[in-house]
Amino acid sequence: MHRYFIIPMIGFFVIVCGFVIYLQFINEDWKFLVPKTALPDACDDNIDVDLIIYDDDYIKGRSFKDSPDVIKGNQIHAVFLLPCERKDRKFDVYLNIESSILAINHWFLDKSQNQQLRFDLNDKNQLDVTFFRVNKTMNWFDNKENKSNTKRIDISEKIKNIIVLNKNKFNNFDNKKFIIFFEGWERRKYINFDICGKADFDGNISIYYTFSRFKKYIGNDLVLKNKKRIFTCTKNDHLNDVNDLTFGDAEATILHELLHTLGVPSKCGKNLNNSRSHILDSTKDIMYKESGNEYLDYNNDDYYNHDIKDCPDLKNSKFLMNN
Ligand SMILES: [Ca+2]
Ligand SMILES: [Ca+2]
Ligand SMILES: [Zn+2]
Repeated sequence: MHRYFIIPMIGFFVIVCGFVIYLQFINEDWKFLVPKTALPDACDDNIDVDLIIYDDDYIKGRSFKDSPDVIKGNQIHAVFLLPCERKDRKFDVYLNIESSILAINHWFLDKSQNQQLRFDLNDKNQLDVTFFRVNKTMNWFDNKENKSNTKRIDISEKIKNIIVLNKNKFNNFDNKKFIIFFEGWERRKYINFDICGKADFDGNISIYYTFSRFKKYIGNDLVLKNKKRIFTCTKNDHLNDVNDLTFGDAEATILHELLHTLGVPSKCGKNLNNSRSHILDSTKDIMYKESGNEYLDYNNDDYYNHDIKDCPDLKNSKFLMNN
């Protein structure tokens, strides 16, 4: 082909690719081309943060506050949190959250041989999950209207504030750690992957994002209850259905974040990365920066059942129980 043909053609494709990349990753608001659906009346991004309940949210088996605690002392409490306009996928009443937590404890017992995490249970011996819907839109969480140069605060910070603001909905708030299943997403920081979980070292709130901004449909090869299309943050996985004890990407992410709140990895571990927040000795370790799913402290020299002198060990955590 003649170069006077090839050069303009290459130029044309570069422009088209540039435009597509711009729409996908830089200007995320291009969806204005699609007609907007009206927001529910209870959504108001300009007033104080408040919890709301729609008539449709009242369903059997759902709990809007922490049920009386059956086990005493330190425990981990689960919350299902929805922005005001998000569809209720009922992960609490369909027991998806409980099933994933059961899979996590099954894995933990298998790896530790004698321990499990202490989760808050209700009087039916089921996982106690609290349902919260907040009067804010996903746009508010994302702070998209903020056109000034002030730094947009992380969505995870807003979630944490909502939990703290509503601490009166919980029993023994100060003795609990929380895992929040948020029907939304974290702001994207990397071009090639979503942040599916967030937690602070030794903090009290961990978050698992159940949705993705770039809707990843993973339903094709899964047998889905009620034939619903499933969108999720994790690549090939979503929360488990009842009786499924698979420890997939979703469960690995949830456990990874929970362990951060339990002070993992120990700062005195032997194989830490520069920021001392993750381990480096095996990509299959749950505390590798992208959670692995095979080891709970590979070689036992960083955070679990190690013999490093005067160094905290997860096995002594009050949020674990011996079996
Ligand atoms: Ca409870
Ligand atoms: Ca290790
Ligand atoms: Zn991490």
